[in-house]
Amino acid sequence: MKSLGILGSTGSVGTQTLEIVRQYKDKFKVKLLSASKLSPALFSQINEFHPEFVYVAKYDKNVNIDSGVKILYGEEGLKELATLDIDLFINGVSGIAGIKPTYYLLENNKKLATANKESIICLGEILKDRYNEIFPIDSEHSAIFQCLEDKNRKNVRRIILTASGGPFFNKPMSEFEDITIEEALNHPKWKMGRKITVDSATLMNKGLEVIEAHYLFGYDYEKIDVIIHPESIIHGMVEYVDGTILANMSNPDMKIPILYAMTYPERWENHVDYLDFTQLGSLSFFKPDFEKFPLLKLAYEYGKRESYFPIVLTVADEIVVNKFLKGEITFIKIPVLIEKIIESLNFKTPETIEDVINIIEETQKMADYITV
Ligand code: MN3
Repeated sequence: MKSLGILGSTGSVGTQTLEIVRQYKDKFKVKLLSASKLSPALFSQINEFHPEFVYVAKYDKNVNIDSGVKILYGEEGLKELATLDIDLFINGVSGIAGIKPTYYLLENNKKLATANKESIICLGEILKDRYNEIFPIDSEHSAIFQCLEDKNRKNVRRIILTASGGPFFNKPMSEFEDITIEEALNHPKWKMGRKITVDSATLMNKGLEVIEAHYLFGYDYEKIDVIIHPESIIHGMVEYVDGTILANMSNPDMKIPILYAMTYPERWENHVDYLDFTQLGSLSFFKPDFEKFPLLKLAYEYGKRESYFPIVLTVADEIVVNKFLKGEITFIKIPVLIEKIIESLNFKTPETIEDVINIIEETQKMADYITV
């Protein structure tokens, strides 16, 4: 029996992880559930999975909960969470909030599978040497992880991340002005949370994934390529110097990388639609359009500048996407405002977690004053 700690349990990755637990009740025991607050969704998970521990960022002590469950909360609770005796932690937290959990878990040498790319990026500068201990759940990075041969890590010519292209791949740029929130949230291939879905529409998600891949696998940006692949059947590829390309393929379903993280190095049966090549017809590939999707280009540029730039880019994106989701700015202003925020800030290269948190908080504070 493998014990699990699921962070972000009410989110997209969390609920899919719990679906797998339901399928393998005799193999996995949920020991910890965690979400931002004690929502009805979290309550029903507690009633179903009976964890020993529940962590919430904010806890109202007047809320009654089953006495068999220990509630952890706030900063101290997060530190305690990271010391719990649990076989595998899964970080499915959305956005910046996922950073501290990843940090504390690595500090305590815990086994960690993470779908939270923000933490990998923002902690990259201070923790990248320890990233070989992280198991990636992000589908592209799980794909690369599976295609990378240990003996041939030096013989990689390039790694290729695929992108579906998002909902606006075929939309002419002249119509970008009129893009609505609903349209941006209508992803053609993947069902995900709101923030990451907007990131997929701007291709910022792929930009963040380029930086994530750089820190996770240690390759220079020149060796990390992005291609648009609307069918989303190939999730990632590794090209070796002899010309061989290994590709990871499946129908797009997050339960595949999640289950693999849970069972590695074994492969178990999954409740997914298995791929039928004869039904696929053809697979297509395109160059990304940097003019239509400037955030992908910006991500390469700021990624290469290293230091604090990837952090500020990540934070600025989260702030600006929230503004878009609240109707405060239009879709085409997203990249403009992100660039403006980054260019108006200046920090020294982070060396500690305190430095990273400081950069995040200062960026969040300053971003309120910057407008387009
Ligand atoms: Mn991805």
